[in-house]
Amino acid sequence: MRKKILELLQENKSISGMDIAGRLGVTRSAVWKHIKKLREDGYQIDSSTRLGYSLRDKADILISEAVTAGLTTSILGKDVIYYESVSSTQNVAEELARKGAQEGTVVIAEYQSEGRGRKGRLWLSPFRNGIYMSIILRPQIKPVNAIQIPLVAGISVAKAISATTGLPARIKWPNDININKRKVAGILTEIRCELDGIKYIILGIGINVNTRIEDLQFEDNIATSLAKELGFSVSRLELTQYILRELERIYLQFIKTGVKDLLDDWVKLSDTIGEEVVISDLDNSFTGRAVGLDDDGFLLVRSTDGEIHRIISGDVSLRSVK
Ligand code: BT5
Repeated sequence: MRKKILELLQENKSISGMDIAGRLGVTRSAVWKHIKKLREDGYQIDSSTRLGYSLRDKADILISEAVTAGLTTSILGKDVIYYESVSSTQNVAEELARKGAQEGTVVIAEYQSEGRGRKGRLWLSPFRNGIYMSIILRPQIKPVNAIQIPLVAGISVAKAISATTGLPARIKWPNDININKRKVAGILTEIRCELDGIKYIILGIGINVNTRIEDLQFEDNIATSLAKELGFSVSRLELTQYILRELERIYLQFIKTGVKDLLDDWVKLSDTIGEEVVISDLDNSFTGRAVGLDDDGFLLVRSTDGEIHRIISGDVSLRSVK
């Protein structure tokens, strides 16, 4: 019901309580209760006796109808499924993918109670200020090439952020998007393979858009948000649509010609190449300089003894030497 009320508020400049009640077949007092709850959740809804209710900041609602309106993609976002609150959009998308949801289906939520990063790490997802979405992909590529999807996603998200905000978004290998060395977005690629190939990939994207830094408290906090960097808030809707368009363009290019054509773009946007880094896995750690990507998209790191190591994202963590 609240979603339907939100949709009516989104579609109309203003709408009376009676009108909403009539259209949804509920009482005016039920409408009033839902409006009260929406306000408690942070939606700014004005009311006037003459005009009725109107939603301020319409551009910042991510309901399916808003995201799909005017979206010029041919695959990504044909189906957008919106939730106010989920455990993780990855879980919801995974469930849908298992049941056969089509490629390009997007699950988007205002809040995640168990948003996740890699290796069981947590992704903080404060209510209604960020973008938390998971996209179902079904690429016809060799399973080994699926590890290149984070590069595709990183380029798309970095370019979309820069284009919509003018901020210098950079990619920290493999899956962070930084602004001025602070993490503003993270990308999570979960792959389901079977013997005959890739079944689906769930590509998760989390972005701190209008998030307050106080809401991003975790150890070694190096997070930022777009609003924090800009000093004013940003339309999540515009950014979401931009990402879907950019991701589709780059993803289709990747499917057609492979990762090779994307490597230059990635290097140009990289926050990692040229940096001194520490590479570590469970047993080992060494210091070196990130010198480039190889043809398959592996990171090349030259250790102090001059040896070049090919680094694959799943196995290691990387931190810059201060
Ligand atoms: C990531 O993992 O950066 C991938 C994050 C992917 C989140 C999206 S949201 C939609 C979809 N649904 C999900 O459940 N997940 C995806 P990783 O590289 O492992 O980074 C995790 C680390 O980033 C944490 O251990 C924290 O240090 C830090 N962190 C947590 N929340 C953050 C936030 N909101 N902003 C910046 N850094 C954060």
